[in-house]
Amino acid sequence: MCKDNFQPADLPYRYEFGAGELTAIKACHDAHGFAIVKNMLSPDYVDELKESVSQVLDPESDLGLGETRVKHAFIEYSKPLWTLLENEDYLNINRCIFGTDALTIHRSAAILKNVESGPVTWHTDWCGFSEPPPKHSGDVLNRGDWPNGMWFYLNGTHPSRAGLAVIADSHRADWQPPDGFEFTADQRSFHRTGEEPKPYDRMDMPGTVPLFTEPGDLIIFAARTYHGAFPHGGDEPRLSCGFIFRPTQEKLSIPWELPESAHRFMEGLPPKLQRYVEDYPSIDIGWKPAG
Ligand SMILES: O=C(O)CCC(=O)C(=O)O
Ligand SMILES: [Fe+2]
Repeated sequence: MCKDNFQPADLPYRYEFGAGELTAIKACHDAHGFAIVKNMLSPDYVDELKESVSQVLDPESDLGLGETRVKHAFIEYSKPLWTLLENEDYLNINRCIFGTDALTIHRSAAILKNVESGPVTWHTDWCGFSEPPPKHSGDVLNRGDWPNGMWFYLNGTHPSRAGLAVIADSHRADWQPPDGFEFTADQRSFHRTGEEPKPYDRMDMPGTVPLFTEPGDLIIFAARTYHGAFPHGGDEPRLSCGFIFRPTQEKLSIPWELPESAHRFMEGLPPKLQRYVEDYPSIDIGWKPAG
């Protein structure tokens, strides 16, 4: 597909900001469910993170064409990502969005996506539509309304090469799919009315905002924002990573044992960063309730 066929959405508001525009970033996140912060990371740090994603996700350099790998709790395996815990721009954005500086690392991940990977179907990461008790790890961790996406796409993003897309305003509790679409049974995705009720995989939904970013830019999206990704038609693997906080005062009951990697991570952090692992949940991605 020709690169030039992709155009930024024509929205009546600005959604790209400089790192210092804290109030505007929070206002855009709160009003529209997403925001981009330009130029957060230096090129050298981007390279360091790319190296770390490659080392952790593809240590044998055997990523196949069309293959996508995800590493949950990536911060437990990536010392370079710890540097972000001392990045005042990143911290200030989080303090502003959350309205507190008492923050706990909540989730982290890295994704390595090779060329020829298919699209990521439209979905929300939020699991609050289903009633407790939780049935999987996402049900435990993804019920709050703190922003769930704080991603660095380290090659930048473009719709021609697996770029992320969001649906503006879809973070609102009363959001409904547009005419001609309806929710899937679990409300975590949608499909065209009259078509098979499986998560929609085309990026042509009314309200779709394809994101265009440079390496070093931060993509923020809200807890409930519906998002998906274009198929990867580029010529190099796409690397992304990040972590999100939750307010430390939001206590969670975590039903899994912390893995060894979580203990090593928490013990390895210097004393001045210990505040960010108070009640750190880590994740047991395969956790299921007993019985
Ligand atoms: O960029 C992608 O591959 C999709 C990421 C995603 O779904 C997420 O961040 O929750
Ligand atoms: Fe997602």
